Amino acid sequence: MSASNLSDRLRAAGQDHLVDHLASLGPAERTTLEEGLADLDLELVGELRTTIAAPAAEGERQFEPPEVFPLERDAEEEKRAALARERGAQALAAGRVGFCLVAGGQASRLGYDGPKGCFPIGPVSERTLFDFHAARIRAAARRHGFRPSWYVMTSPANDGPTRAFFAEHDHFGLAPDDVFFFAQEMLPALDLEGRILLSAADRPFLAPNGHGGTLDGLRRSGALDHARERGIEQLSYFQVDNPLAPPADPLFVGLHLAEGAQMSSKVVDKRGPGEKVGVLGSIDGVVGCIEYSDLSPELREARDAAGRLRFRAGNIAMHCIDVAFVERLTNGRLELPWHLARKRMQAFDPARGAEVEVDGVKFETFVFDALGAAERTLTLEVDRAVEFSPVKNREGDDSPASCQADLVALHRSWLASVGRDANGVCEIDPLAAESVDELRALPSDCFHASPAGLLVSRPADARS
Ligand code: UD2
Repeated sequence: MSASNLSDRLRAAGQDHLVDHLASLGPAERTTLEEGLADLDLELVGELRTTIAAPAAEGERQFEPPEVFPLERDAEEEKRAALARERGAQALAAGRVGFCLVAGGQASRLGYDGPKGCFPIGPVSERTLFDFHAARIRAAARRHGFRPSWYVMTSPANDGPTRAFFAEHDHFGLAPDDVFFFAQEMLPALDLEGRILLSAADRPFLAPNGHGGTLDGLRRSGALDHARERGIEQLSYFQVDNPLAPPADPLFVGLHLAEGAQMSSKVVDKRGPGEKVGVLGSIDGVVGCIEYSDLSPELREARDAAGRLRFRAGNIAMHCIDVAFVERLTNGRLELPWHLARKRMQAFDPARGAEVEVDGVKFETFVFDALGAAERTLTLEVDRAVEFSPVKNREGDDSPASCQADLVALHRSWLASVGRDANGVCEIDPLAAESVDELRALPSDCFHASPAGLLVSRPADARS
């Protein structure tokens, strides 16, 4: 693109300050910045600008608790669950389910310098989050007899280190061909007047476009075509921060299929009004999720007749998504609502030639907003102790310490069920057992006591 063409486009998008700034730069810096700006979708920037002053779309919407397939089931529901499990297991065995992990986040709350998936979390083994997810996918592939396809979303900031980490660790025992990486897109941050911020004299300030970018990224990267070629019809979606997430849950897949749903979700009972999870519900009659930061204090605290939180269907960010639905949504520009994060940011001020603190806005879309475009959805309530313990904060709730304590408590309860005393730290390798029944079937050479604790793993699964 010629420089004057770029200037015209910048002016049309209300970015005159960058035209002036470009003119003030030396040739090397100017070229770098021109290249960075030419990569941006300036028409989209023009659209984002208009959202900054727009009033929030909250307010008068009618929000009701969702219809949930419950954890405590009556005989009829139990029958439905048994049939669904069978159907889900068949779909898994036939290789019709692929796995989609979102790992593009910046791990800023955890304060971890590197892709969050590289964080060691195994209470005894110290295996990383990526290793946990890989082991669970391998365990499911072995149990049901399918070839796994794992789509891993990174961001431009952590894509290289993530791929390198997988390569260094032999893809955690998966075939490299079965792991498909793709990076989400970045969007420029704007100031409150809608001007593109800079992170340096020659670089726009870019931030990941949110996990709604997964849908678009799947298409752009060719992952959808790859999935189609492999006969995959559904994607099991989960987050990197939760080692308890079961990637291949026959019940969830089966219920989703039986419902004829395009997108389904798992929920847990919120621990209390302050827990930082979105809540699922019906928004003006359509299933959706209200993010914790957007839920009004009245709704957050509201109780039902039994004294339970009225809006307690906590979103644990596990979805089953129909591939055809993603194709439909991404045919043309993906239309998900913009969520604006208004923050103080360190940005380069061209007028002063130095970094300053400014009020800025980052733009994201959220994958759960796609629920509103689904004709049918299913919401499954699951047991938090078995499926949800994310690593988000440095300490306290949802920290490495709380996650390890939850892993140990779960595995200790399984060990107790098979008559094994595990008072100290313990951990069960997903490749050895993911249920009490599988644990019971293990020979005694799988139980390894060490000063770090009791590790249950099969010698045959050890990787060099
Ligand atoms: C998310 C959900 C929240 C609840 C909670 C459960 C949002 C906005 N909220 O809260 O409702 O379900 O999870 O644990 O998602 N990610 C990307 N690219 C991005 C941003 C995030 O890949 O641009 C990934 C990130 O790596 C992580 C996941 O998405 O795996 C969630 O991101 P988060 O930790 O920022 O979300 P959180 O905890 O605010």
